Amino acid sequence: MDTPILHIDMDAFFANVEKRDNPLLKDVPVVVGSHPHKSPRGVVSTCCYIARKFGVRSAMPTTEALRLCPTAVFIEPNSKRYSEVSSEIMKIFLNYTPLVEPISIDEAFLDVGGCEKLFGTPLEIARLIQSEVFNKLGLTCSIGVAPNKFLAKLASDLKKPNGITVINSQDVDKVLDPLPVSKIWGVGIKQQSKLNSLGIKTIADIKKLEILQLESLFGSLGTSLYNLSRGIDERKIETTTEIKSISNETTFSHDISDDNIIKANLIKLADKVSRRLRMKNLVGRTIMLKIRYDDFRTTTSQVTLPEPTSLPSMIISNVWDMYTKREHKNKKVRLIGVGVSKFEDKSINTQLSLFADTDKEQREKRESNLHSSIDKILSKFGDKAIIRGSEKQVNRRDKNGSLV
Ligand code: TTP
Ligand code: MG
Repeated sequence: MDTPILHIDMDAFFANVEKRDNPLLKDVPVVVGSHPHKSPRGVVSTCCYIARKFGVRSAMPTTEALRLCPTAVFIEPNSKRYSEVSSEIMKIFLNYTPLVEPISIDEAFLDVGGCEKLFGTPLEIARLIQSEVFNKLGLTCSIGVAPNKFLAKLASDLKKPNGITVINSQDVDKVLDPLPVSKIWGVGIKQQSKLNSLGIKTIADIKKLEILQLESLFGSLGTSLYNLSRGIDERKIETTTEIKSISNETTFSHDISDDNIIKANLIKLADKVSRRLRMKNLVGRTIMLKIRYDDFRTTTSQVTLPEPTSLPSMIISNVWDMYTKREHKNKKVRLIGVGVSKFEDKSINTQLSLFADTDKEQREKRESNLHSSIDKILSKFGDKAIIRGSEKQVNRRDKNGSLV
């Protein structure tokens, strides 16, 4: 198998950590989320496979979960604990290959090419990892083994829980053709209904269209649709070791003087940077703001925090602070950029435990938990599945024909 990639995803992750830690929960339906009698507007973070038989799902209102499964035990999420376990899982993966790319709290890609001599075929490596995770941590995971990331991720979902699925190059068409278009990375609800309205329901249907047709209908997503529907995905495993900083920037189509627009865009950039940090399980101590003015003069400022962070609220408050203290207040802004560097500690858990103030710790925990949910939704339904109110405002301004 050329570049054998594993995608490993923990089964019912938060719920199974809770079940493992409390044997009384072993045979009962467990829902991770505040009890609806306590927080009536809460949502389900995840639930165990027993609760899933009743129809309970992630992101469902907890009131609905209780209606579907009145015997469910609701458990408050403990993000610190889940981050700890996540670090332990990633450590196990690193025993097999240095090429590990964590993509969320409970999943990672591994490139096991070149590890055959030590550990056996990719399938054997998958079996070894599955047993080691279970024996050491008491948790099950599902693994996809395939020639690339797209196929491996798709495969890991096919035999959940505790399954291993191999997709070999020669089986790609057989596996992909009957699947709904929503299985393709980047196809969210909006793209799905657009494809469906054109009569394109399965991956085989996508293959009937020429690349130019797909690109004219879907832009750059069209290119991905063309390639992924044929099982082609050239992306390499990205490890975090050599990354020194993570940043994003925006160049405005008109130079901007309205601080509200700048703020909304800084929030958007901070969200993006924060998400990329979380995907790589990184936290950084230095926050950077870059401003290019209408005369192309470019300034950068930075601040170093007492504790490393990946939280958007932390990044936003610091860049906004730097922005309001900028030198050239009378100039219009052409470009803004936000970055985080000085990575110190990969564990969100360490970050949280360093705060002595309990209220603050609770807030940080809640924010971290919220963002892990958001990441999951975005990775399932695409980048536009959730946007902040501030971003909506910016978009509205766009439509009204002005500034950004
Ligand atoms: P998932 O891997 O999507 O779900 P899961 O591990 O609970 O179940 P499975 O993989 O077996 O289908 O997400 C991993 C964790 O992320 C999950 O345990 C809880 C959290 N999460 C949320 O908090 N909210 C969400 O909407 C989703 C989808 C996940
Ligand atoms: Mg999972």
